Amino acid sequence: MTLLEGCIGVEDLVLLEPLEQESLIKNLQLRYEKGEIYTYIGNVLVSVNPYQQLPIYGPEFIAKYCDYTFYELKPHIYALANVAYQSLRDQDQDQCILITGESGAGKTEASKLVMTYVAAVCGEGERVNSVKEQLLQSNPVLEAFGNAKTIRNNNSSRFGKYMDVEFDFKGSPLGGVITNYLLEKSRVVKHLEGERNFHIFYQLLAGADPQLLKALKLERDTNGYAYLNPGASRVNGMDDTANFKALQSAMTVIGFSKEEIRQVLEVVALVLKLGNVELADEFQANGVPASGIRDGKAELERALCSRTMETAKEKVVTALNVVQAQYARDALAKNVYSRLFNWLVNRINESIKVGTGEKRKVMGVLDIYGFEILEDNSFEQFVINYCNEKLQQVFIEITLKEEQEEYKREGIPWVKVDYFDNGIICNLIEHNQRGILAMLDEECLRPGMVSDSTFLAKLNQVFSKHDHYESKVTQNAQHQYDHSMGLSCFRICHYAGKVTYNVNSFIDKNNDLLFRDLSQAMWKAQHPLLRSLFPEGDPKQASLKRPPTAGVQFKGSVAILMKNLYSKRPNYIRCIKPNEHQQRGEFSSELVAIQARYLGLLENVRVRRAGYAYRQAYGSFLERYRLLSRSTWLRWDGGDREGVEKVLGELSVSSEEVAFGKTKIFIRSPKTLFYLEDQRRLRIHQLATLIQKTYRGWR
Ligand code: AD9
Ligand code: MG
Repeated sequence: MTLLEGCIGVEDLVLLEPLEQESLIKNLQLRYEKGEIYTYIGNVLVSVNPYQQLPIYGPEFIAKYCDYTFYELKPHIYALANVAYQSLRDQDQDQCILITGESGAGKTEASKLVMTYVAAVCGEGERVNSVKEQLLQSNPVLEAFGNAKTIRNNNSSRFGKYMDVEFDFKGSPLGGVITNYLLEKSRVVKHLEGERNFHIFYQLLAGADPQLLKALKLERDTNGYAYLNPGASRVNGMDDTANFKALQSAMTVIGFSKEEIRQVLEVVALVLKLGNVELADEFQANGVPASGIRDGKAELERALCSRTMETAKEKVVTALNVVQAQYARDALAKNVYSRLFNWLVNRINESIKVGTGEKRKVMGVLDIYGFEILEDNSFEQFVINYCNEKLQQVFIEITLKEEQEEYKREGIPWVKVDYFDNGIICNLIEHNQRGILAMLDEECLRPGMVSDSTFLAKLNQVFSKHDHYESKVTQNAQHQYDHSMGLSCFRICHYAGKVTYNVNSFIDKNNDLLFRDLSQAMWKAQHPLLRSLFPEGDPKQASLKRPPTAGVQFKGSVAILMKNLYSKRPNYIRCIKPNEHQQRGEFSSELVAIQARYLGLLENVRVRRAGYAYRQAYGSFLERYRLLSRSTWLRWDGGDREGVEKVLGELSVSSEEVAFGKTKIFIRSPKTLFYLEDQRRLRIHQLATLIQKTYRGWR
């Protein structure tokens, strides 16, 4: 491998000298401009979105990378996938591949490249191929229902995804399990100008044949639907009609029956039509404002326009005004859609699940939203950033542990590394009694007048002295007074930076309650799929037990994820978006610098080169530098380690700079490595000149 090809920067940021944010960004830029989108930090892969199809993928490249070890070829996502798969197959080590980065950075594309690579190298045969096909086809289905065009990414995943692929002892795939996190369901009823709703709505309207449209009572024109923004129905380079065909065929491959597909589409159509339910002002006999459906369906009207409050003794039915009824309608649409999405994930899992009893090896792939700081940060950003805080914690712990273990294996004394331990921030959010999430729950369950502001007041009181918590009220001598923070906000100093959250609707989003009248109406709808989505609507099932809050659910799934990750060997892919315009060839240093901070890249390099920036097996090291010593350059019959000692001794490399491990040589600073490289280049030049002269002499 070429370690340092001057003009394209270092292939491994561990070799960066000097190690600063600026040189790190410059190095990425230099490489990006030469079409080198991949760079390592040890075994972590940094990937900068090229926004163009590069000729570095496909069967030929897969074949190449599967024959070489990690550092022998240029940095590549296939090299990472290869290491992960081979360690899984040959060393029986469960793996996970963690892909993070902000919206549009290339996470989903990266996860597909990994999956395609693994599918290409993990065995053949009819059964194996059919499993592979099912696993790969889960993508178009989840993308149709879970992805949408946003301002940042035409195909933005609006949910987090973790997929375990399970293999038998030979390394052939058996099946898998998908876990989804937090679908952005608010998109169903509202999205920014220039954005779209989930792809499926447009795919259905564009791709359904006339009979299907008629049967679903839909019009082809997207402008007829209140839940679809006018004027943004098409996405450049995206063929909704073709994708609808692909979706149906993917669902068939996975094992959905015709009837199931039909029912799914009926539920999608229902959501579209809910948006068009017009609610009008009406007045009750007593003159109190109420609402009604213009061309009313009795059951739905009753459910949308009134609310039944049940107490131990009696039932009270109150009428809702138009605004309340619209709120109920939108809540229902969001609920139907997100439950449909969960149902799809479960249904896919049913098809790809592996029978119990078989011993298996597992490779998990995590494609999850990165750290987010928007202009207006709400509950969603709060939980997303919490998840990233946890991922950072796992990352630092595991990287440090791996380093320590390598030093131990090699018999080298461990050097203590200073790093920022973000446990304190995780605790601030997740502590069982005194964490922000627990306090939010407490507020949601407390009887009496609760509101977002009573919640905030409580936080301000409890965390007034916390180093990582700020708000307008707690700002004191410690914190600089900041006029930009509103009264309804609190701020958390995350590992990646400060984020100001607005508490408005925290309570509502955490409660995530659907009025029972609505569940019951859905259950009564006599539609098998719809009914199964609302089991609590069954009057016989009706219990007064509250479902767990959104915060509790999310915290629970993050905990399961963390447990899962700790039990596997992690492989990291850090994705970076080079510009805001989805443009090839454009590299904005400022934008990349922010992401490098959120991804903790500098910290990563520092931790990774804890004591020694570079290490290499004696054999490969000697191979590269043997020409630098008189004793070894022509012929060397001794051991590899002794050979390396000869080379370093002759070049007078200080003993402070190196450590001899059991199988590897460790070099403390990149400068020493550069020195070796320079010497090597010089030597090659001398040799070439010598050969030329000799050759001329012969003529
Ligand atoms: V989001 O958080 O889901 O909004 P991602 O998943 O990080 O985001 P995605 O993988 O969807 O981003 O990539 C965005 C777009 O960048 C893709 O649609 C491609 O057009 C483009 N892209 C990303 N990676 C590559 C690549 N390796 N080669 C070519 C790429 N194009
Ligand atoms: Mg994505």
